[in-house]
Amino acid sequence: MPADTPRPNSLDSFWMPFTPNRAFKADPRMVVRAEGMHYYAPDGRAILDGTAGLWCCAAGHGRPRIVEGIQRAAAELDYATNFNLGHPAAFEFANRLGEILPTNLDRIFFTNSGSESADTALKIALAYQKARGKPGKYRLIGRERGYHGTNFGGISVGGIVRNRMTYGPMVAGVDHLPHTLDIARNAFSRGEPPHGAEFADALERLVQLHDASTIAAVIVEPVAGSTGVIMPPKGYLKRLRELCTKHDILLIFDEVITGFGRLGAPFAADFFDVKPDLLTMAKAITNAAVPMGAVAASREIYDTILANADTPIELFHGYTTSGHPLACAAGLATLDTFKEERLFERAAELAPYWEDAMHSLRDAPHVIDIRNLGLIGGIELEPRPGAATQRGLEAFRKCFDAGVLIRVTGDILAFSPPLIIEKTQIDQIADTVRSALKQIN
Ligand code: PXG
Repeated sequence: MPADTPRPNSLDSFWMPFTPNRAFKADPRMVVRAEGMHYYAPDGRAILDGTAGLWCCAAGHGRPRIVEGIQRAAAELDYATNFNLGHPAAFEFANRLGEILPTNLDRIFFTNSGSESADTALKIALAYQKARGKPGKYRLIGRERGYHGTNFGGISVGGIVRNRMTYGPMVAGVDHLPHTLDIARNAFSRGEPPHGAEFADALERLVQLHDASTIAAVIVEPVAGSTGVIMPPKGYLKRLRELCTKHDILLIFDEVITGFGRLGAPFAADFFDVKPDLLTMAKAITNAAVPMGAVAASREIYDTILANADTPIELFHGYTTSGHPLACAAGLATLDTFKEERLFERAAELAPYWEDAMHSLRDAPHVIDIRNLGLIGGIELEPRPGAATQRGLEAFRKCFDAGVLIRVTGDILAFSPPLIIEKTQIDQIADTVRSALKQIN
């Protein structure tokens, strides 16, 4: 075949992200269409979406308002830079986000992904400390098992070993809190686990080690998703907030997966009644119909950086497609959909049913822990001796073949369905997982 002949069916060229490329390409799983709660395979088979894509499609798939919003925007204004120019949708969307974000967290910086949001928030934290005359406060504190995307800032404060070990020394001046998973004390907790608020006290030790005058910010996921669904112990986030305030350290919540109703409140900050200084978003911000991320900063941070700038541009940071017209249109239509269908309230109403369904799997084979909060679930399997991650992978495949999409990370099954899910579909997920676990050894 001549080199320039198109090869539409070849899977060779696409280097797939976070995927075992060789295994996938030997045995591919494809979807070609999505609507409501379902993906559709090339043969027309419906697959129930137990993961909202990847914590993304909170309003379900193919929502007409969002589709129309994007179509209209594409025809009207395909692109305009927001560097020194503006277009109305970006201002409108920032205002609308400000209305649903916790009070005063209403200065919005647009990015294109969760990774960019994490790095943007870290940079804003450093810029703020410098602007208020404390440039010595430069350290960034993350957490073991934390996930803040894949850019250098995010992997530096992140705590997933495989995402870090290959990439050299990374950003300097970073330290980590311990993670909060404690299966020995908290296995099968319903909702927030009772034990472990004291994990937050590790910040006191880091302050003793480094001195608060060198620490700019702490960044955590209120609920850790990627690492395998770890819920914050009761009182942990409040304690972390108190310690940050006590030591004049900014608190950043990475709400890329918890934002937009996942816990049955607009944001995890609302759910836990803990207010961060900076809050990152992505994924469901546009129902993931167009890539977008954002950082919400407090007015204090925004005002301080603007007031103390010694150049006309106050923050030397931004992306060519920050606040892209199509993303803003998708975001506006997504917020309308959330509101019209009361999806955040719906998630709160469904959460007890979801909790019962998840915990009904307690006696299924291999299960060593079940964790839930809002419309999030995590089922941890005992690793097969000598073959960690195999059980997880096999469970994923069995569920997919039986028509349910779940997420697997190692031997942990993760669930985050669209907020439009019906009770019968929750039952279908639980039944399918039970049957899959019975089939694997
Ligand atoms: N922060 C958090 C808390 C995330 O969960 C990101 C940042 C990065 O977002 P982008 O848009 O750059 O990918 C994420 C991403 C999983 C899974 O299996 C979760 C994510 C990504 C991949 C897999 O739970 N979240």
